[in-house]
This record gives sequence, structure tokens and C-alpha cells, in this order.
Amino acid sequence: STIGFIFDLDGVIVDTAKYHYLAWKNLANELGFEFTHEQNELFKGVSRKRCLEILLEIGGIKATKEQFDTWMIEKNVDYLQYIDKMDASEILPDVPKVLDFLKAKNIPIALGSASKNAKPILEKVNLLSYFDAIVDGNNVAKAKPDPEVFLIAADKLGVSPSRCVVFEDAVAGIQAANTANMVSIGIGDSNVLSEAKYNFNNFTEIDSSFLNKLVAN
Ligand code: B16
Ligand code: MG
Repeated sequence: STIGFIFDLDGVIVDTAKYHYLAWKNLANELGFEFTHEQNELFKGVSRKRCLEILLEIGGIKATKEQFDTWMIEKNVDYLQYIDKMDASEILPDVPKVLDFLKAKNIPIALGSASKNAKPILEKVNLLSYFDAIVDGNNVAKAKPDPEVFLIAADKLGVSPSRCVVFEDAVAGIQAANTANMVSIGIGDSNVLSEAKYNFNNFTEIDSSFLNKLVAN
């Protein structure tokens, strides 16, 4: 195929950020400090390991390697309890509309996420079958803004990077897409995602004429 689409997961397909927040907050509270919604913004698109490092900096806690690993597992076990209750009602508005548009045109679709839980989440919300390739936290060594995750996705789709379109909600993700020489589309606040080539608050603002233009290019 000549063109391919890559979707980030958290903040683009589903709002799992609220569950990440609850799990990190539970851990912070257990360790004796608060973790706010504002602080949670720093965690978007960031790997689990880096999130825990930032959390411990916020709490002023020095952890042994053993404690660090234990808390990583503890947070994820807690997070998975929220994930387990997810269903298709949690898919963000009009995401299926865009996926269906692409499928109808036989355009390959990949996931490019930092999450190690991407596959079970896509299964839970019943979207896994749309994806021709899944590249997630289990497949990459370098986190966004490094372009690795999107370059592997392009490779798996058999599409050249400059022919890939990326939907992202995180600044680091937009930077990763731009560095990969892909067409970056910011989903969220255009002031925050100002480096994106195009910006939309959500998929309800993306119509078929815009998609047709992207695909025709
Ligand atoms: P996990 P994305 C990211 O997802 C989240 O935005 C970020 O908050 C999270 O820490 C990261 O996944 C790792 O997730 O703990 O499930 O491996 O936006 O890259 O889809
Ligand atoms: Mg995201």
C-alpha cells in the first residue's frame, strides 16, 4: 500500500489516562503523598518506568531497585483492574468512523503506543481486528519523542514513513511523528500540540473530505 495510518492508544482511541491516574494516585497515597490531575499530565505518552521515576521525584522518595520494581508491578496490577472493566462504550467519539473509513479503502492501520497493555485494551473495547500491526511498549527500546515506535509500525505496514499519517495526543508523540517524517495530526488542545501538522480536538471534527484529501495526496 502507498499510505498507512498509525494511531496512538491512550488519549486517541480510549481515555485510559484516567485509570493510569487512579493507579498512580493509589500508589502515591500509599507512599504518603498526593498526586494531582495536573501532575498526571506529565505522564501522558511516557513509559511506565519513567512515570514511576517522576512520581518518586514528586514524593521526594528514594527507592531501592527492589522497591522500584515492586511498585511498578503494584501500579500495573491496580491499573489492570480498571482495564478489566472496560468495554466498547469507552471508545472515544467517532474513532470507529475513521477506522471504518480506512478499512473500506483497504488502507493499512497500525497502533503505535508506549503502553505494554495495548493489546488487552484493544481486545476489551473490541477494536483489535482493525489493526494490521501493533507496536507498543513491548516492542520498542526508545520512548517517544524517539521515532522508533512509529518507524517500526511503518515497516510492519510496508509503508514508507513519509506516507504515514499519525494520530497523537501527546507532545512527545507529535515530535516522534515529525522526526519520523510522517504527517502528524494532533488530537487535543492545539496550543499544546502546536508542532502538529494538523490539529483537531477529537475525531468528531474530522470529516470524510479531510480524510479523502489525506488519502489522495
Ligand atoms: P503501560 P500511549 C501511554 O500510552 C500512556 O499515555 C502513559 O501514561 C503510560 O505510562 C504509557 O502508555 C505506558 O503504559 O503502563 O500500560 O505500559 O499514549 O503511548 O498509548
Ligand atoms: Mg497518548
